[in-house]
Amino acid sequence: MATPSTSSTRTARTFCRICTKFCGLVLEIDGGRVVNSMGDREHPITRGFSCPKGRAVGRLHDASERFTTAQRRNVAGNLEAVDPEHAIAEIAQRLNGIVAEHGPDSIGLFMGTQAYQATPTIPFVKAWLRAVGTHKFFKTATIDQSAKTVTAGRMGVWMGGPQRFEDSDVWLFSGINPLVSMFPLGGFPVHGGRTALSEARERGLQLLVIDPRLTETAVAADVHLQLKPGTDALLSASLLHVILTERLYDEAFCHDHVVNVDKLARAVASADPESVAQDVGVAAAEIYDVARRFGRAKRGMAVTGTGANMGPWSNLNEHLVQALNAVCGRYAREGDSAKGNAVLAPPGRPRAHACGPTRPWESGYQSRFGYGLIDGDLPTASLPREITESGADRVRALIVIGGNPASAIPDQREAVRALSQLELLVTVDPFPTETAQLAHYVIAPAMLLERADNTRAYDDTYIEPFAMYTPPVLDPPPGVIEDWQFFALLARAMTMKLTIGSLVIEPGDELPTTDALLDHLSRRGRVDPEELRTYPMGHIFTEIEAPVVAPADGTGARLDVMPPDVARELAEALRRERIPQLSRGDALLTVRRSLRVMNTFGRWAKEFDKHRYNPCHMNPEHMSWLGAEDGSLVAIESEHGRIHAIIESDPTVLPGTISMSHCWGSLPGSDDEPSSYGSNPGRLLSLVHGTEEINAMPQMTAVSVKITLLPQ
Ligand SMILES: Nc1nc2c(c(=O)[nH]1)N[C@H]1C(S)=C(S)[C@@H](COP(=O)(O)OP(=O)(O)OC[C@H]3O[C@@H](n4cnc5c(=O)[nH]c(N)nc54)[C@H](O)[C@@H]3O)O[C@H]1N2
Ligand SMILES: Nc1nc2c(c(=O)[nH]1)N[C@H]1C(S)=C(S)[C@@H](COP(=O)(O)OP(=O)(O)OC[C@H]3O[C@@H](n4cnc5c(=O)[nH]c(N)nc54)[C@H](O)[C@@H]3O)O[C@H]1N2
Ligand code: SF4
Ligand SMILES: [Mo]
Repeated sequence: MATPSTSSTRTARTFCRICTKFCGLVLEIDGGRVVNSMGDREHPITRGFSCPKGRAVGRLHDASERFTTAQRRNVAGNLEAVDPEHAIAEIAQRLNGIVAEHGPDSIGLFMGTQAYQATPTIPFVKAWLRAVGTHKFFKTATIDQSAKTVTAGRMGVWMGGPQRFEDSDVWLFSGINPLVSMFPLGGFPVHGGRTALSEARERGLQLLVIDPRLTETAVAADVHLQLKPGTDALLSASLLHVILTERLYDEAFCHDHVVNVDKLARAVASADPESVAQDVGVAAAEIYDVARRFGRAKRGMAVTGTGANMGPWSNLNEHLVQALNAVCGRYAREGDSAKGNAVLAPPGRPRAHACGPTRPWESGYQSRFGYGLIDGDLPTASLPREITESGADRVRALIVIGGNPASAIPDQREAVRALSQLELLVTVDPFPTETAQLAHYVIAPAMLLERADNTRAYDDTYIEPFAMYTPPVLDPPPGVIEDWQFFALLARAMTMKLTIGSLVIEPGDELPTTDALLDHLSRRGRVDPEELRTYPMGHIFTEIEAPVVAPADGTGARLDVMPPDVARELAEALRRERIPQLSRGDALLTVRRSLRVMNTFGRWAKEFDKHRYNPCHMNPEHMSWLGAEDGSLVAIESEHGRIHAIIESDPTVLPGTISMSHCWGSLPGSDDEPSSYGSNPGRLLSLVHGTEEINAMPQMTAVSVKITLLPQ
């Protein structure tokens, strides 16, 4: 064992599941409480790494605010403890009544980030939605990076998968900061962290970063384009302009697999670096430099995160960034090893051909607001209207799982107004979140250390064929249930059958154990679950090889880099429509992540008492124009709302912009004191003005704001 134990303490190994990095942890447990949590140095993948959230995981479990049993709102308006099965029986009765009177589409479900952090949750959520027969499914993706799904639908997808960071000679990160967010979707090997980045640079990888802030990632870059926020679409068009006019693209790949390259070239003809430089706020020479470095390299991709997917023209910008990859042919080709080692998930079958555009939102179900299904879900920005506007299928009841929509949905006032009108609001959450404060019922879930799990959910983010199983390492409080059990028990109480692959759970059936479910969900993987359970720190299954990209199947499908709707958006963006101008306000508000919290999760740990608010990061030069000092109180006002915040000096922030994290504050009206609750910049955003067409994605970064110093 890595740590000495006194007679009353025991040591347990597990992995953290607060974010997607899944760090190995060694815990010291005394009297059923975690008294120490640290990164497990013997963990073969994360090798001792942990962050402040993982080290505070014990505090999160025994925070005094935590719900340890279900709650029901009484006639006086207060939450009171209730047996979970009793609460579920009452909820089921209400839901069945609403379905009988108004049909299944009057029931909604909002799924937040923590639903992704336990392997069985999403399969049960989806099975329950199918059993109810509702289309009113909302995910955080449509207030996050669903531009990626929209782009896949409009351009098509390469079935061989992306190229791998580990064998590339260039990588372009736009609006993503994986050294803080640990966000793996950009292909960066997050488990390796800074070491992976410096090793890659030592072997010659050129790192290109597009970000208005000098981020932890940008510090390591060969070139950092510190653009004016919200001008990404212009910049991406300009990068394409250089690559297409200087013939730095892969003509042979385009001939075989891409259509409308000529239309794309004509569409970006006016986006030469000299013409966009001033709007984008970087020198033309820097744009040429980034385009040439990217285009001349042999392998490596352009990838985006929230910053590039939350500004104006987010769908267009994502399309243009993916067009860079498409015209340069930056995909795994026939004979290449594909990215991702499916160990517990079924192995992929990569093939060297494209699957053409599918545009799923154009066929099938359409909501009364004219939205189709993006990835089986409707845009979250339309959820408040689904509740407040009359209509036969108005959402009357909402189940929330692993999310906090009353804090996370842009235009928080409108979101809260809508959620308050529900006939029934149920949230499954360990904490008295803003959503819980509005809910009729709160179901208290078992938290991460109280659940068995394995690494299946993020199987394909490992470079090595790694998998780990953890048993529960703490006993759950008696009043909690696991998230999947909530849906299983709710289905039973509603007398519905749940179908998860070959597993069918009838209302009268005994529920499986979590271990049995984990085995079922990994049944098409390549390791024996029994064997996996024998490795306390997980195991690298070296005998499992990454799949090799097979030849094309001859269907001839192609990627479309310039469909008519993208061409129209591009023409509008090139006319400078919706491109933020600094002169319109005092500053542009930009998004960022904080290492201390995972969205709203983490605010409850005592470690954060010292710094329990959400600073407004500002460049010292900008502070001096404003006459502000560290700790100054300011009002931040947009066309849609006003918040108070505390200034923090930050030289990494571009002067003229401010950089703030999200999901702080409390309910509007109860939190005018930013030092005790923090400030929620979501109140400065609109759900209507400037949203994207297909996914109703709000503009969440590069928002024009006015900043006023308040009397101290
Ligand atoms: N202004 C602004 N708004 C934003 C963003 C932004 O950048 N700026 N970012 C957006 C993005 S990218 C996202 S993803 C959303 C986040 O939106 P949400 O997903 O709605 O927010 P979270 O705080 O991640 O919600 C997770 C909840 O799960 C709870 N939880 C913790 N453990 C468990 C568990 O084991 N079971 C269950 N059932 N619950 C648990 C936590 O207490 C917390 O309330 O916010 C969006 N909103
Ligand atoms: N510690 C921690 N980790 C998290 C989370 C958290 O809250 N805390 N949240 C999780 C969630 S839900 C998500 S979706 C991921 C997000 O993961 P990331 O997308 O990596 O999020 P950030 O670290 O905020 O990086 C976004 C970057 O975009 C930049 N940016 C802002 N505006 C613009 C712009 O207009 N253009 C460009 N090009 N860049 C811009 C910001 O300066 C910032 O560096 O992180 C996840 N991981
Ligand atoms: S929250 Fe921190 S410790 Fe936990 S998995 Fe993420 S990076 Fe690792
Ligand atoms: Mo997110």
